Amino acid sequence: MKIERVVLREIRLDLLERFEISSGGSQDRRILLLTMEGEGEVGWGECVAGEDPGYSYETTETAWHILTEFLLPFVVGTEVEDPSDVLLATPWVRGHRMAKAGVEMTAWDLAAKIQGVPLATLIGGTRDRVVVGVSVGLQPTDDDLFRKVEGYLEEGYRKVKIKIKPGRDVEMLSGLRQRLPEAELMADANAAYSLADLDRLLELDGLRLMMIEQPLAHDDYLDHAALQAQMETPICLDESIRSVGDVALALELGSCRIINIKPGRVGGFASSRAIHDLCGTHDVPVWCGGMLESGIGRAHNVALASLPGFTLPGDISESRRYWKEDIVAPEFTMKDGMMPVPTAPGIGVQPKLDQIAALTVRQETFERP
Ligand code: OSB
Ligand code: MG
Repeated sequence: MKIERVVLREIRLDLLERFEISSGGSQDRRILLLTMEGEGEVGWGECVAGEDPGYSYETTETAWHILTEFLLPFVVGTEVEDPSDVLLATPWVRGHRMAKAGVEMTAWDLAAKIQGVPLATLIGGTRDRVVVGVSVGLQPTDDDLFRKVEGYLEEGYRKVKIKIKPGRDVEMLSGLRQRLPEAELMADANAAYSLADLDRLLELDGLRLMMIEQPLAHDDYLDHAALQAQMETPICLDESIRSVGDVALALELGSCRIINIKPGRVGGFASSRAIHDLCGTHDVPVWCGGMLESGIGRAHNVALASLPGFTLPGDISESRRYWKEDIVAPEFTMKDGMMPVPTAPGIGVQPKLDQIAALTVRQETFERP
């Protein structure tokens, strides 16, 4: 397909409530959206970089810089056979996988629309609905947390992920476990601990958590392996996994037993599929994480979660869990803890153009006549 025109936009979209993790918080999201035009169709995508460099070194601002200066000028005008080849024009750009993923995933939506097939089908999805969970940020009190979690379980979410940090961990979670003995709970530390906290981390073992996500530093595979060797609860890596190579390293060392795949973090769908396939050969379950995406990024995540190895509930919640009004129609909803995979071509939901235009704070167009 020929890529004739690419538009990069930054929109502001306010979360209904502040989302707090160990490294900081987020409320007024600065989201980058991309459109890619070719052969009479328009592909849509989203870059998942956050406002601050707490989760990753990439931010909305660095992604804007990399996209406008080093990626999009070279992508536009190219002819690509396969969407995963869309960045072959700039193979020398190191890192910045969130910026790259935004481009790659937009190209996949364009390709799916040109072929008239759902994005999920094009990337190898096999399910018509995906099991979903919800991620709950740090709350002011344990009572607030309990009420939130209880509400989400009543809505039908199949897994509730709870953010923890030193001082808000063992006591908080054991209290919650006592009040919700049967709930499918997990914890996410966003790299807030070190092996100096070993005793505290091992206390989590009695709480029947499905897993603990990223307890230690983003770049510390050895310490995660040392922790996993002593811990019964499976460790799931998030920040540590940027590529299939990172997964190979983590599995070889025994750093984790579960992988969180966020396509926007690992460079896109080709990389996600490679991770999915490698985990499959090791019997390692995977699930699709989230980055507080708008309906555009959510659509990409739902498509990925329809691949066969995604056996655990994703951090893919209903539109109304995040936004007063999502930017796609129809909004994402679930039934019995399952979210349907859209069946229309591409991402299968319609971006609401007027609303997106009203939310846009800057925009740059790349064109080749
Ligand atoms: O660690 O999974 C994480 C959001 C922003 C940054 C990091 C994380 C998260 C979430 C949100 O947990 C998941 C979602 O999109 O619902
Ligand atoms: Mg995480």
